[in-house]
Amino acid sequence: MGRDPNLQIPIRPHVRSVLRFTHAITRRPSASITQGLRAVDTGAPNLDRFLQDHADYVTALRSTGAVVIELPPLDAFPDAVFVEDTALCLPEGAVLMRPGAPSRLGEVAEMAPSLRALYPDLREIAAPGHIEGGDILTTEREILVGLSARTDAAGVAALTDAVAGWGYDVRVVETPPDILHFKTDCALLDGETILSTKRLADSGCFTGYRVIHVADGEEAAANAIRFNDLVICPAGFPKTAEALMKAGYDVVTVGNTEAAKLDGGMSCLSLRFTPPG
Ligand code: CIR
Repeated sequence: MGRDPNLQIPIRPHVRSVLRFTHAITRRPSASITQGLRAVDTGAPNLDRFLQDHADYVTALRSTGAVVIELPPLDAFPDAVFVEDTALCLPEGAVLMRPGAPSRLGEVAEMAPSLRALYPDLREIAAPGHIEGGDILTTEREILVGLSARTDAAGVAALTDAVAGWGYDVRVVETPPDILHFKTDCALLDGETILSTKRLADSGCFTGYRVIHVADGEEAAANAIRFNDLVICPAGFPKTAEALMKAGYDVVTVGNTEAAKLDGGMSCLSLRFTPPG
C-alpha cells in the first residue's frame, strides 16, 4: 500500500480507478420525465431540451475514449434517466442499490442485466435497508456514504456487508438538511481533491482532503464529475468553472437546466466504471 507523506493516510492499490474509467452507462430521458420527483416544483422539464443536453453529456463522456452504453428510455420510471442511483460500480465488483424512493425501486431490475453482463460479482443491498448511488462518494481511500432522506443506516450496513472483502473502509457522513443526495453537494476531482459546497465541507467530512469550494451562489455546480481527463460541470456556473480551470482541470460544461428541475446533476446521469478483467 502506498502512502502520501502529506496526508498520512494509506493510499490503496486501486488508486487510479476512481479517476479513470473504460465504461459508462446512461439511459435516455423518456417522455414521462415530466412526472419525475422533485423537492420544489419549478415547472416540468422540457423533453427536447433534456434530450439535447443528454446527448451532449454522452458526447463528453465518449470524447475521453470511454465506451458509453446508452440504454433506452423507460416510460414506466420517470426518474430512470438518473441511473447513478441504481448501482455502485467498483473495480472489484458492483452492488445493486435499493432506492429509498418507492417509485424508483423498480429501476434497479431494469439496470441489472446490463451490469450482470459486465460484472461476474454483482451483489445486492439486503432489505430492509435503503441506499441510492447519489449518496455514495468513492475516493482512493474510502467509500463515504451520506445519510439522507433516501439512504438510511440499514442501507449503509447492507452496503458495508456487500463490499466486504473488497478492501474498502465505509464511512458514514451526513448529507446537509434539505439536500437530496450527498453528491448533490460534492464531487471527487482527483485522488485527494474534492469539489464541495461550503455548507457540506463545513461539516468536517472532508478533513484530510484538499477541498475546492464552489463559488457562493453556485452551489449546484458541486454536482460535477471527474471522468478520465475531464471535469464535466453543469453549464451556468462561470466562477466555479474558472476556479477549476485555474486549478489545472480540463473543464467541459453541459446544459443541465431540465435535469436540475428534478434535482439532478452531472453525476446522476451515468454509472462510471472499469469492469473487472
Ligand atoms: C430523484 O428525486 O430521485 C430524482 N428526481 C433525481 C435523482 C438525482 N440523482 C442523483 O443525485 N444521484
